[in-house]
Amino acid sequence: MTFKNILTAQEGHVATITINRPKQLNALNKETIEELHHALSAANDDENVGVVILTGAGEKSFVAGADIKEFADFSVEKGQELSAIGHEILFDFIEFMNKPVIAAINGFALGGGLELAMASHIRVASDNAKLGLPEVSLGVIPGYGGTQRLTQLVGSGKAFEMITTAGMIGAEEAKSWGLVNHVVSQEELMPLAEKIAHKIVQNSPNAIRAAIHAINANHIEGVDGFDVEIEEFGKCFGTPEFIEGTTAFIEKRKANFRK
Ligand code: CO8
Repeated sequence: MTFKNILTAQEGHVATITINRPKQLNALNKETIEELHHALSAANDDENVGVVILTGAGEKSFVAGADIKEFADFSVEKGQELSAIGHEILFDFIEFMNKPVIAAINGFALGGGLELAMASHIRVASDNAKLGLPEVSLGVIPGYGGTQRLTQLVGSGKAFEMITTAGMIGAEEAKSWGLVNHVVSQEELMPLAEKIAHKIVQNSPNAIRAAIHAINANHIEGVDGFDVEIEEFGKCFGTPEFIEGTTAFIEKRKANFRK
């Protein structure tokens, strides 16, 4: 499939998807959301991909939000529909993928852009990054999971402040909030994301899938995350990857999970 708004690349087991609308600060229009779904879905199904890095083209912006020009004249019904579809095909889709997604935040991560980063499993940022959920300044609220994921990540006190002030914070402050894991210069950002990705792909793909499932169970209503952990833990014992991992340890060699 050819894409108009994103670039895809793969090196070894690491897939990189770059949102490529730099003139619009990589704002997420409907077509870009659909293309991201296709690319992520393909990566999720591809055994050769162990991790995905998501980033934005250019040096100014990761993603400056949903495309305001596209939803400016929406009705109540269309607004709800766009939000629901976005949750399903992109934001929830990423969270429940069977391999980790690393957001490499290389500039503005605003509105739907910060929501995209928060749906990802790991966030790293360049020191020029600015993060915020400015939706209330436009007369709407975050509609791609921001009210929930920001609260889970930083607690309700900080979430209330960020969302109701529509303010932006810098990368270092985001790190002190626990919203991003690492802050580096722009030149160091992709090498850092790749370094994390390369560590991940050394490990058992099945165990990583199981770990994502168990960690996500922490905040699913009506689900006991400890039960999910126990079940996923037990299931690992029946996998060839468990045999390889433990055998490699005993034989004092590096495990090879991707034969
Ligand atoms: N949507 C559409 N176009 C955008 C967006 C956006 N979110 N952000 C920037 N652009 C465009 C600008 O319109 C401009 O285009 P043009 O040159 O054609 O006029 C171009 O990108 C460059 O932007 P600026 O000239 O504004 O660049 P500045 O450096 O002066 O400012 C800012 C950078 C501060 C990032 C500024 O562009 C800005 O405030 N952008 C909007 C940020 C924002 O409010 N984001 C949240 C959007 S709402 C949202 O994400 C809701 C998510 C949930 C939706 C649920 C479905 C209904």
